[in-house]
Amino acid sequence: MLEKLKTVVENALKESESASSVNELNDVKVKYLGKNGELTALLKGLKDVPPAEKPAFGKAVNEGRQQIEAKIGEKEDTLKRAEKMRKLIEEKIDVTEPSRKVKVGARHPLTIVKGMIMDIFVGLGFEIREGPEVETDYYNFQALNIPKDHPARDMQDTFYFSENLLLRTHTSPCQVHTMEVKKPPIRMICPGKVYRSDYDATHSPMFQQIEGLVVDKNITLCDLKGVFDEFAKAFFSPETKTRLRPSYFPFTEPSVEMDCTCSVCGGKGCRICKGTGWIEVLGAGIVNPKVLEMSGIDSETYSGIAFGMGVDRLAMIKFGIPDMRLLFENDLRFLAQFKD
Ligand code: 2U9
Repeated sequence: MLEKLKTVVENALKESESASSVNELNDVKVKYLGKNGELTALLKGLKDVPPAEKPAFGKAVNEGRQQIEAKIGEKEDTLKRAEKMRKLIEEKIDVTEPSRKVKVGARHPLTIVKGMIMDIFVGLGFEIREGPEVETDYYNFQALNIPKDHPARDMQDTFYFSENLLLRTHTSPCQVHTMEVKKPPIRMICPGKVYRSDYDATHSPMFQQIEGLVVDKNITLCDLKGVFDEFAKAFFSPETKTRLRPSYFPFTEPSVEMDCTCSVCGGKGCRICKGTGWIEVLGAGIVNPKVLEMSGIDSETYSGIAFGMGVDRLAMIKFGIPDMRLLFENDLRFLAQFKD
């Protein structure tokens, strides 16, 4: 039995020594020291050993076990250390290697221009108000003096959900909501998406507008001209000049178109301004008294000015973008040019 024990211990030590991984070492551990292991089997055979030899044999088995455990522990340490070294060498990072370029995004030109316009009006004391994109026929048309069958409804091809519910064709309903809940003085702009069934190089079915409204005592066309002048100088350049031309909108009376000198040629005439030296920037006018009255504002005491501009159109003028569809295609070669 002692001979057998000696062989088992020797084999266990040899196999532990030659194990090349922690897994292999575990197998050795199970093979000799496990529940059904070879050394455990010897211990179980203790009952067949003559009583006189039992103590010595038991002691020898225990010593053998300790020897194997010590060897396995030692080998485990060595293997783990070697594994750690291998990982350190294989996974080492060259901190001097140039890194991959991080792609930095850019703001969309419409976001840039919208921010510029809002900043200018906030600087002039206007507050920013927003409203819903789904509106009723009343707020989008009737409250703005565009009754059913009014020819102006044809000017704005509307997306209807039902006879009464539609996608707003302008942000004007937001001004109506404001007048219903707020007493003058009102000084507000409303930026937002509007929808019209239109699609070509200068029209998109969804576009962004910024409309403005001032209601107070003694508001006149002079205030409108003054606000527009300040805006044009801040948005384009301090040399910019402005002019008003007569126009027509059902919600303003009188109505005007406002032009400013072309920011590309400074008024001399070029491709952008089609040789005229002037660029049409926005529509505006004195708020039709009927519109004030419908929203509960006394038109004898108060008067108002209103204006509306397309953010997309202003972005096209500001950056010389020839086709509105470029603004919606999200081609990175186009968008990357507006990094600021
Ligand atoms: C209320 C009263 C009056 C808003 C106005 C315009 C003139 C105008 C167009 C510019 C280009 C729309 O984006 S566009 O197609 N807008 O010309 N908008 S006056 O007048 C209002 C609005 C609300 C209560």
